Amino acid sequence: MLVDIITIFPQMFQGPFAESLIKRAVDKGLVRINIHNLRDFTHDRHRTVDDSPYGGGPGMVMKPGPIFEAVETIKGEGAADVILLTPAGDRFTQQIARDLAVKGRLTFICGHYEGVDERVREGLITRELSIGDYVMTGGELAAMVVVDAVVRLIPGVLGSAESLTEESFSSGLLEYPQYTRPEAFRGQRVPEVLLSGNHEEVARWRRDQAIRRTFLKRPDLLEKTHLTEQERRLVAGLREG
Ligand code: JFE
Repeated sequence: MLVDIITIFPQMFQGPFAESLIKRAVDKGLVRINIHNLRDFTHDRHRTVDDSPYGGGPGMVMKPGPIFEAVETIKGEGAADVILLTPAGDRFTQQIARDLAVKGRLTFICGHYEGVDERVREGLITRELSIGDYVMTGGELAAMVVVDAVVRLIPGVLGSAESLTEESFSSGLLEYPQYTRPEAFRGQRVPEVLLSGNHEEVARWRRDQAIRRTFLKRPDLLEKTHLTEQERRLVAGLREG
């Protein structure tokens, strides 16, 4: 996969993308991430990327010229989905991450100030994404979140154990409680069933815990989850308290 990111703060990406799983994916050649400084696509002495809004009002708006030039220059190497990060976008979900993970090429535009000129939306953008209902100062952190969630789904990026965890997320339930050594920590013991060696009982306990947790924290997820008849009775019991 080829990822292009257009930003006025290219240095922001050095930290997260130079560490951890993303770096491993880049080093393995599974993804290439090119960070482009939007100011390199300006032609004036001050490298201007913003201007005041027509019609008046507070703040500044990203000019269309540099963004169009950046996308058109990058495009030389082939077509891509062009994604704008904005609080007004579709809510980014694991399903959208899966959809994006099969694309050969993604271009992200990171806005700033009060947003981008509407003609960028109309002429360049194929998809608008929001990572949640809160307002950040710009699109960079949102782009990092989306790239991180997408890159880990590219075949070969995750180890086989981690890939299984991804499949368990598709079950539509929250994770069951996890424990590791020691068996007793500050007076709190690991649940006996996990020490039993009975794999069937362990699996049943985990599924039960995942359902309870999901019921308590994210009951909305249970609506879309496939449950057995017995599991449905468990949920009905939880509802009655
Ligand atoms: C930009 C800004 C004024 C936004 C109401 C570009 N999920 C998510 N939260 N915040 C963003 C995305 C985001 C993305 C790009 C951005 C915020 N801002 C700030 C300023 C009004 C805004 O929208 C500028």
